Amino acid sequence: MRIALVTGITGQDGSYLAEFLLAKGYTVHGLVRRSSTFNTDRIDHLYRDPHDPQARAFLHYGDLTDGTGLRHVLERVRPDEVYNLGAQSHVMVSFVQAEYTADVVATGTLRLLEALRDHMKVTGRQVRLYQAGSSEMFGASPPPQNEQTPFHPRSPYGASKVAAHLYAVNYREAYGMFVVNGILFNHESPRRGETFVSRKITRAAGRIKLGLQEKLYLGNLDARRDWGFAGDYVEAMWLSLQQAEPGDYVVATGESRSVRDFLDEAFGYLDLDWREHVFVDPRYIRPAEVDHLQGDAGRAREKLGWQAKVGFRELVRMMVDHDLDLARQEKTLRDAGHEIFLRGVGSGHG
Ligand code: NAP
Ligand code: F7E
Repeated sequence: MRIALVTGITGQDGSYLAEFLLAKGYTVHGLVRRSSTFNTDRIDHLYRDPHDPQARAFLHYGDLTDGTGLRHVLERVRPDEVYNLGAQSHVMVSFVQAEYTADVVATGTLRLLEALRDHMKVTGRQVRLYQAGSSEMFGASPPPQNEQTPFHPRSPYGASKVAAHLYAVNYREAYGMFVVNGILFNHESPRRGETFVSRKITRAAGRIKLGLQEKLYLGNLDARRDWGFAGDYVEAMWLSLQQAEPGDYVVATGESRSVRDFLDEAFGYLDLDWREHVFVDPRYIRPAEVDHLQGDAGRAREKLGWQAKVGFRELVRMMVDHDLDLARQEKTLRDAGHEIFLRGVGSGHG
């Protein structure tokens, strides 16, 4: 039975990846940050009491800012594959918390590489590492972007992902480690954090439809993104670690849409006109923007046999359906006299 360790298991991708690996028969260990409230909502359905002999998912406290802790987890888990998905992943927040973002995203990856290098040296074991890189590394480079496109990041987050990518390449070349860099374009799902634009829109559309909200404040509506479904992208992560040789892979749908297109699709699906509800608030305009991302995933298609299954319209509708359900639940509770406080929605940097 193969053993995987996933940093960022409580995030959107971590939850889909854990499901995927468990279905493949893996034992899955995840790193979780200690928090004063529970932060495991996305994976609660996968978790069983560790005393249960059937349990195959285990959680360990850890943090990418704590190298010693990472080493202890590696010693305890002895994984075959490590997926580094942990990150301060919000681009706008990275302008506000630049040093912290670099510490987690760039230096955190370096800590993990160092810990893994030592672990392999001491134990003689071979461990494969997946590094979750981002299309934000391309930033201002014009589309379509592929593995040869120069990096020109436009945020502390993008710059930190470039550093992590280059550390990974260096450890591959210097120490012969099996490290794969994914270059993942935007991918979304009903589990997407509520301050990313896709989910912010689908949450608002559902609530507006049911009269729970009137307005939605957004930033730059002209930005174009290549939006895919997170469930498809975790398969590409796994496939790229099963190859004979490590390499770098762009993971994308190849289609690019604007934020306006997203609004058209989400609100249109509910017979709403977004122009009556959406207002631009400068607080959501970034100090530097990434205007146009459109990935060329030809290499992943050729080498991994991977391509996105879920298209733009299906993705948006899946998210709207989910969020309309959430809004219905909220309305039922409100109508019964309960006071509801929404987490995240309308927060300062969303
Ligand atoms: P996400 O939902 O924001 O999840 C991030 C995960 O990282 C969470 O589990 C979070 O824990 C954890 N984390 C944050 N700070 C950490 C720290 N200091 N130490 C350890 N873990 C930490 O992100 P995602 O969308 O699943 O993305 C997964 C990875 O892919 C990230 O590295 C992201 O940068 C990258 N990526 C994502 C996309 C995309 O479109 N989704 C595209 C390209 C690359 P908490 O739950 O406790 O916050
Ligand atoms: O913004 C514009 C915003 O925050 C998309 C992360 O997963 O994908 C994600 O980063 C676009 C940008 O995602 C609002 O200016 C307009 O142009 O949903 P987002 P992102 O910045 O592309 C990459 C690949 C990652 O690696 C990251 O981890 O939408 N936009 N109005 C807005 N964005 C937000 N968040 N909120 C707004 O109100």
